[in-house]
Amino acid sequence: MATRLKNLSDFSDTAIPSAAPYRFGIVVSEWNSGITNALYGGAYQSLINHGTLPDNIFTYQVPGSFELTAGADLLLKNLKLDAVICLGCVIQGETKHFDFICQAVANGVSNVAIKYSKPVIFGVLTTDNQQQAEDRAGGIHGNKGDEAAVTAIKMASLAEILN
Ligand code: DLZ
Repeated sequence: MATRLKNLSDFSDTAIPSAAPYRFGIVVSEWNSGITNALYGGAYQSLINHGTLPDNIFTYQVPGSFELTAGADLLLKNLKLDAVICLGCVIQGETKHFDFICQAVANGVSNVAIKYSKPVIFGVLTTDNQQQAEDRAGGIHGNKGDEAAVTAIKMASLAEILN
């Protein structure tokens, strides 16, 4: 459970709250599907490991990372959720597409979070190449889907006490 800090000495790495009371949306992009499927596996398993019931995880696919914002918006508008996790992978190419997509999805995700006063988590890899993405989707740098799920649980707990 998230708690208010009352003294300077209260600051510390917090324990991960139980995810049992919460309902999570996951929006996952089909672009770079080998990577995004691994992120999804990490996020899903992390939610389950922290107590989420499978029936309380609502996963939908969108074509690309650019569509994650609209997907999160649709989920929050139509389902009763405590947080949404957006999972995608944008790999630098030869054109400016990378910059436009990364900017759009980062801004979009934060705008949706503010619109609904609900956590919307940015679980999008933005990498120079395929290897960097693999390293962060279950490779040497862990699984960022797992980290996104932990962030969602902590923020759902904070929203529960403040909303
Ligand atoms: C078009 C495109 C390109 C070039 N690269 C990626 C990428 O690396 N990762 C990703 O998730 N999506 C990519 N897309 C697709 C866009 O996100 C979007 O689906 C299309 O521009 C249609 O709106």
